Amino acid sequence: MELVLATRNPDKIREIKKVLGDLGIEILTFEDFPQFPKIKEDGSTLRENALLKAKEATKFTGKLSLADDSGLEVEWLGGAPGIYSSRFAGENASYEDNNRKLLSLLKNVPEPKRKATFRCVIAICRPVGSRIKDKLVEGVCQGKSTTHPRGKGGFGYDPVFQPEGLDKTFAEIPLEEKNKISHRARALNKAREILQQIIKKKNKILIGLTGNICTGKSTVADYYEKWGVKVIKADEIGHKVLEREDVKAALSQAFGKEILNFQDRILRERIRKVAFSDHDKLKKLNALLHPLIKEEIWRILTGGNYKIVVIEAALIFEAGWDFFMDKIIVVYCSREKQLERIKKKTNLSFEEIPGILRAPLSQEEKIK
Ligand code: ITT
Repeated sequence: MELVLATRNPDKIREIKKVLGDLGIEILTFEDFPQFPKIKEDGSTLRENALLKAKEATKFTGKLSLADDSGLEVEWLGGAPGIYSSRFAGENASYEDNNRKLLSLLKNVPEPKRKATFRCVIAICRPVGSRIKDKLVEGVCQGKSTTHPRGKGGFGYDPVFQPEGLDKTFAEIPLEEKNKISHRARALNKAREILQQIIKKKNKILIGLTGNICTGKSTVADYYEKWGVKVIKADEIGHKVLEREDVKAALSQAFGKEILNFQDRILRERIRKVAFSDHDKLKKLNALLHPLIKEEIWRILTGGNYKIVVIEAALIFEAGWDFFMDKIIVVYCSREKQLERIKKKTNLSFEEIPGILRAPLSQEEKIK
């Protein structure tokens, strides 16, 4: 597998290669593509700029791409230089020019007010047919600006940035040390997980089958199963996850012992009631269960020799899984039909139904 780094900054390339080098993917840069266009970074946030760069790279090369947009945000300067970090002192400013400008703006500012944050946003884009799917991750490193540049290592603002908990600047520590705590390393570690999943997915075609509660997903899933296609049902996996002792312990701690019955088994019905009546609790429940369900789905997915796999899950978009899908099918039906089915299938009262219908993404948004 190949990954194109959509950056022209050799210092970034060095850091990225060091963190992702052992993934077993071939890392390409603009040097492998002589005609690689110069990308205009005219977004208004790091996220927009990172996405812009990765998208352009994928469009140009037709390959999986990764772009990093990063910057230093100084509290005293209202978050500047931020997205203007590389051109803080002017269009073709050198690292030294930028550092000089920063230190002069912070002249006589006392230490407690020199708080600074390094932020790195990484965008990964993958081509799927004629479309480009994207995913964004972020990493931050808190610290402060020094009064003088210190150290010869690193690049950019490294000589004037001292991370929290260290008495040295980024330029005074080896790259291996910087790569344990830096904004880029933190974002790259999240990116690494995503890349690992793409590697595991290989040439399998993943079809996401989604839709809100009681719209008819399972009926569609059953068709695929009948046709001999491997179907993974997130709901079934969720039920199995709920049987795990560690999960039960975590849930009773988060939601109270009353969700376990006298046999100490989770009562799904009760969990559903608790979760759908309270948005914060639902969020907490999802944060606990989603990673475990995802892990199990990937285990099954990569375990067999399947060419096509259908993943039936209500929250494909909400959980950000759409990035990995090659096709997504949204099952929907009329609101009346949905209500009728919810009433029949669950024991919820009419007062509880609005909660369950308040899905994070509406049916219309999913279809769109
Ligand atoms: P590309 O757009 O080609 O990736 P760039 O250098 O223009 O390269 P950015 O727009 O993301 O990249 O600007 C980031 C600037 O922020 C960079 O030039 C440095 O001055 C600074 N910076 C980012 N990460 C840094 C780090 O780890 N250490 C020091 N300075 C950093």
